[in-house]
Amino acid sequence: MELGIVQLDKSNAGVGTFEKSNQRRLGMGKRNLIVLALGAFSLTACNLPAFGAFRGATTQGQNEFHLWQGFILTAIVVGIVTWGALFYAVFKFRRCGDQIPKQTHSNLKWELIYTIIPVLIVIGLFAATYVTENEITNVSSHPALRVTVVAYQWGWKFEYPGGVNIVPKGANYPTLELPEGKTTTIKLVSNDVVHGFYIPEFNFSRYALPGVTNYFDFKPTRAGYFEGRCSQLCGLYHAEMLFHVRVVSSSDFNNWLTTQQQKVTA
Ligand SMILES: [Cu+2]
Repeated sequence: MELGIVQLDKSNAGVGTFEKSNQRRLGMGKRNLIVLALGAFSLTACNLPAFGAFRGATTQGQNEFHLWQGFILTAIVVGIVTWGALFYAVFKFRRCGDQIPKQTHSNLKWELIYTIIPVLIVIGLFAATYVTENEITNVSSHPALRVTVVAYQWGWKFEYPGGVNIVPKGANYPTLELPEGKTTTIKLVSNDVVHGFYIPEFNFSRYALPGVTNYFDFKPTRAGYFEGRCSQLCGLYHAEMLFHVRVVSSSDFNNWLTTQQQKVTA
């Protein structure tokens, strides 16, 4: 009998060891999967899709773009977890037998989890928005250039130092010239009604309000030619309130401005 008991104990111990090692192996598998997923995520972080937005042609626009990416990625993760839980319940407990979920009055652990995690997500999104918006609206005290943008029914005027005024000429829309890699502070005003100064590829729009002066900075990250438009319905020829933005190298910009200033004094 004793031998039998000892043998039984031994066999129990054997089962226990097998289960433990199996659990350990499962645990390792999950951990490896998480490490792999995190590694893949950090490797592809730079090449994440744009999710329909512009990547931003200014440092401010890129900040806005990264905030957008963060929001979309968060939404995707929340969506996967929520839809995953929903479909799990739908399929596992669908009515094709007598199987019903375990009936419990409450589950404190899960109630805490599904309360705390969403609150943390909202706090995280709020903090990211607060930091990013502060970066975007920050106005430099020593910009390389100051330009006044005047919105009016129905056009734009760009005022540069030295009395240089860029206005629509005939059928040609005006071009806002900016130096690449330098900070330009824009002073935005309106002469009449509410307009919207919008440059899609800069991920930026700001009201031009009568009686209100708005300041903001652009630091273009690449040379190029971009479209601009009025984003507020401001009257009959609102659709004609178009403009261009041309970002050129700093030296090309200085040459251009000098030429324009010479034209003024000539
Ligand atoms: Cu307008």
